[in-house]
Amino acid sequence: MKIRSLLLAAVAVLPLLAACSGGKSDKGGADRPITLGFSQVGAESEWRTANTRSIKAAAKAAGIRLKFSDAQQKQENQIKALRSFIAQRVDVIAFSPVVESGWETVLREAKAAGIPVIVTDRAVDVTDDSLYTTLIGSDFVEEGRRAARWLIDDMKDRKGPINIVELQGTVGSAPAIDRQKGFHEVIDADPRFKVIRSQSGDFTRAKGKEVMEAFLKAEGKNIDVLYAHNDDMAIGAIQAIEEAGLQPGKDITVVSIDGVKGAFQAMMAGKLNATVECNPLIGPQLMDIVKKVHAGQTVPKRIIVNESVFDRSQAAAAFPSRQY
Ligand code: GYE
Repeated sequence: MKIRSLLLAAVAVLPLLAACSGGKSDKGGADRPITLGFSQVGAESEWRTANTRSIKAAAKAAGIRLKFSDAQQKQENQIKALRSFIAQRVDVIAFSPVVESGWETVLREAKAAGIPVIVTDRAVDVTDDSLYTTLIGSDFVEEGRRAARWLIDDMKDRKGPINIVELQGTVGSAPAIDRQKGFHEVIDADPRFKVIRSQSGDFTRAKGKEVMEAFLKAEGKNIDVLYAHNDDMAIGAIQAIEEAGLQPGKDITVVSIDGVKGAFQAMMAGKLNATVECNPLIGPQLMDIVKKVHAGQTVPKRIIVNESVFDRSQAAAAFPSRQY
């Protein structure tokens, strides 16, 4: 009698168990491809388009079904995309957050739905760390420090004051906040340097040019250095400098971040002095992490990409092997 009721209870519970595990039994299995929802920032720079290409190609190579959404640099679009991934019950969500703050609510929704979230490239600012699995991307503070160290070294024989104008990235974004922080940390220790103007150029060429025009108008020949948070803004600004009748790379020293092909070309033309590398080719690494996370394995909370600095003397030799 006892055994019979036990059996009955087990039979009654079976379908429930099956429903709960819903797909979990084939986690990482070959029978069903993993679906990854990826929300991209936009297409604002050469870096970003290389990043998108890398992610699309790597998903294909890894047999991961990718739902890709472009937010056109707007957080509201990204939140919508994340909500739609949750509604579609994708297996894993990854996103590169346009700005750091404002993610708690939607990340809590993903957590409640049991969908793991991987943050790529840019960091989020959340009080609860458990809202994302891992952050895979560069150390932007270090990139800012590297730009400043390069500058101090390049100008070691020069007397002060040395006036810097700064083109910041997107307001509130991790790379803009951190690249400013790291740069100041190092440059402020050398009293010759002074940042006389600092404004956002939103990581684009067009905005970089526009803001540089305003800097030139306000400061005239006072500007010794341009520090741009990415190459695209520097390239836009170089055009503005030339249009103002000055020589970029000579009258104004230009240092930026990313290391895209356009920057190497500008260095070879003598117009850009140095670029700090920021590697966008994180697709393969991301797909690896997606598989691990989907299979329930633990991954490190922070995965940092390796990168270096290039100046004009190294540009021609390095250019042929640049992949972005
Ligand atoms: O440096 C810039 C892009 O988040 C690291 O975003 C990325 C930055 C990159 O628009 O070019």
